[in-house]
Amino acid sequence: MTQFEIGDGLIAEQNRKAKAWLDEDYEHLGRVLRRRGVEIEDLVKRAQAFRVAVPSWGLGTGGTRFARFPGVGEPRDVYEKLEDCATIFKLARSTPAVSLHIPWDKPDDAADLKQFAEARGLRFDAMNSNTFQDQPGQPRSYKFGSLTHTDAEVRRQAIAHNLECIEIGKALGSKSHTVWIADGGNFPGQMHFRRALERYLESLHEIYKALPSDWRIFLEHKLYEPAFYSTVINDWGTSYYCATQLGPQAACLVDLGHHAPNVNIEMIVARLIQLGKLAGFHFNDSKYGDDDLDAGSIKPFQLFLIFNELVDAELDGTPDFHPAYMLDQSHNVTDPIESLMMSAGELARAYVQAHLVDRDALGEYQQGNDPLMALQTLKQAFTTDVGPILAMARRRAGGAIDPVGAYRSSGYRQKKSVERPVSAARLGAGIV
Ligand code: AOS
Ligand code: ZN
Ligand code: ZN
Repeated sequence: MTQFEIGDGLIAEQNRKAKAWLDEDYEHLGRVLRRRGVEIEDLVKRAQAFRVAVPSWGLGTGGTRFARFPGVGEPRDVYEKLEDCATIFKLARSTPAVSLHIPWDKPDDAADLKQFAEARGLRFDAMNSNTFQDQPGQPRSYKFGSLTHTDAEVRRQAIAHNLECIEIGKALGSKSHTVWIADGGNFPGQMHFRRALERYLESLHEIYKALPSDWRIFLEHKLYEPAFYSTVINDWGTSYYCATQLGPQAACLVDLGHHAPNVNIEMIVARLIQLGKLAGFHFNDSKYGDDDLDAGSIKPFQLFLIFNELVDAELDGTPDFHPAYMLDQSHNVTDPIESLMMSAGELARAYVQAHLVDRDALGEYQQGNDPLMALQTLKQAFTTDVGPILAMARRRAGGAIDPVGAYRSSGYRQKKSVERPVSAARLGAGIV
């Protein structure tokens, strides 16, 4: 059966309707920016160059520990996930890469999957291992940890799984591997803090040795959850220490939901840049914990401030500065395709706004100790509606001026609900 795809004709038709207003808004914004000495075309180029990877696990409807309310037409396997990624890429244009998760996306035939992706203009970003749940038939349990488990056999199994992820990634053309472990304790005394960290490093050294020379390994820390008292890789300091112990191919991945409340994440980003160990991001937003809400939905100013640090480093010509941008979200009540398109747009918005910061003026206000005007300089960039720049970048790249509008009018999800009948086995709680 041929699978439904959104055609270029539909996008062109939708764009035709929105073009006149976009041109008007774009022209006006161009004039406003010129007054500030900024050329709008330069910002369109920046927006067109912006890239963020989509997480395969974000394409199905997510769930909480209480329930999952599946949407219609959800992808049932990795091929259908790639179809949805292709749809996002077609409309939003900034998302040509997909981050896979093993074993959820383990391909029977990696070459075939690679070809399927390439035919849709997609490639594979970082691989992700999973030692936070047991798989059917797995000899040892991860209930009390994986790479840091007290039992060497469990550690060996978890290491072997990570090596398998790298092997699959090699066949798919990936160039990086992300390790997030759920290891930790729920009770004081349960775990020997120092020994657990030693075991982590021992395990990671084994994985590091298997990395191809042009790969990077990303260490993802997390304050708490699923362990609620202590986590082995709990903060950026621990992550930084481990990355330096491992070597130049290891660096620290910042997931925006993995910090203590009110922590200054943009400052952590600046520190990691300065120390040469910023691997990249799992973008999302959070109100209370690792909520995995849509990027920019709760704290857009924080997102802007993070991009302000990134753009500052980019413009400074920081050596070897190429952070990997990935989304890591769970869409419980929205259509995942819509959320991912919107989130990719929110990241591009923050990125372009950060490019609007008058850095000479900011430097002078910092030097002259003028906090009010320093903030004002940032705020001027943050409050500029760069929407027309983002829409123009999408249109010129063949995407949709209004991705969600075009997506809805295509009837994609309804058509997928016919192509992908719901399976009763997928109603349980938890993430997909
Ligand atoms: C878990 O909290 C981490 O954010 C992981 O990066 C990610 O959500 C997971 O690997 C996907 O299952
Ligand atoms: Zn993450
Ligand atoms: Zn997380």
